Parts: sequence; C-alpha cells; structure tokens
Amino acid sequence: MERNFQSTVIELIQGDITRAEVDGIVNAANSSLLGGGGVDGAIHRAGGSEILEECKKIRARQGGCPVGEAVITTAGRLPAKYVIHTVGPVWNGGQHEEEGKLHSCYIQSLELADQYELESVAFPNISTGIYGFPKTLAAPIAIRAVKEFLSAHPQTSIKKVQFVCFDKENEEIYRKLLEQDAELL
Ligand code: AR6
Repeated sequence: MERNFQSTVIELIQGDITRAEVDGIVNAANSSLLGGGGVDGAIHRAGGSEILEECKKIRARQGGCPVGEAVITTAGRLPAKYVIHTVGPVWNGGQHEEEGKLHSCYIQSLELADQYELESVAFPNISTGIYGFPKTLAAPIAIRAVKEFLSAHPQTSIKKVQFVCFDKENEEIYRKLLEQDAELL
C-alpha cells in the first residue's frame, strides 16, 4: 500500500529488505557494528564483506555506534547504494527511555539519508526482533518519526520512505495505522 505525506510517498511492503530497490536501506545493527543475526545478518550476507570493512573503519574512528544513533556505509553487492546502520534499544520494560531511543533511530537515519541526498530509504522494523520491542508500540513511533522529519525538512531529497515488514504481524499493524492516519493522503 501507498500513502502520501507532503511530497513524499510512504510505502508499506512485506518482504526482505536486502532486495529493496532504493538508494538507502536501514540496518537494525548493534553497537559493535560487527554484524549479528536477524536483518543485520541478512544484510551483511547479501551485501558482502565490503560493508563490514567500512563498519570496522567507523569503529576504529569512533568506537562503534551508540544506541539511538546511525552511521552510513556502502551497500556492497545489494541493489541499494548505501546501508544506514542504526542501533535500536533493547526492550527492558519500557522505563529506560526505549521509546525515545527508537524514535531517535528513525530521525538520525533520515538525517543521514538527507545529508547524502538519497531519494528513497527503506526501514526494517527496528528493535522488534531480537531486541524484543513490542511491535504495537514500535510501529506508531516509526510512523510519527517519519512524519516529524518530513514536516521539519520540507526541502528534503527523500521522496520515498518504505517500511519493509518481514513478518505478517508487523505488516498488519503498519497497514492499519497507515490506513487510519488522517494526516496521510
Ligand atoms: N528484511 C526485513 N526485515 C527483516 C529481515 C529481512 N531480511 N530479517 C529480519 N527482519 P532483528 P533487532 C525483521 O532481530 O530487534 C541483530 O543480531 C524482523 O522480523 O533483526 O533490532 C543485531 O546485530 C524484525 O521485525 O533486529 C542486533 O544485535 C526486525 O527485522 C540485534 O539483532 C528487527 O529484528 C538487533 O535486534
């Protein structure tokens, strides 16, 4: 499905983000930037060693990536041009600023995409896998962050944002929220 917000299209897709034909895909990484399971493992496997090499250079420069922040590398062999690695919070009951940190992941990823003048960006459902963030809480945070970013940056290069849901449950949650959102056209 597709909705519009200002001059940006928001698309909902169910599938594998490594196949997304966009300028930048976002990775749900960990602070080490050295890869892992879930979508992180899938991106490094499909994109090849070039991505890890760049992650290691970033580690050498700044010692990894803090929770809520984002860094950018090549996308290696993937159809995308760049991978934006962001580190979501581990869900720990909800009283440890998990929501604010997740919101920050989306905002910082979009800021990087805008700095690199990307026209299209695809997001996975950050933190809702291994990190255990409740899906029904994470989805509205993601959508709100995208709308906030676009409202604050009317001149952004970003013309398309994809939410790529791997599992049916997330896809259904996003579908309902996007369908019901009166601010979207
Ligand atoms: N394409 C799109 N989404 C995917 C894919 C894929 N190929 N594979 C999984 N997902 P997770 P997290 C979805 O666990 O919770 C790693 O080890 C998945 O269904 O990948 O942020 C990192 O290194 C879920 O909805 O990331 C960290 O250590 C979403 O991606 C840790 O996991 C996120 O699930 C990060 O945990």
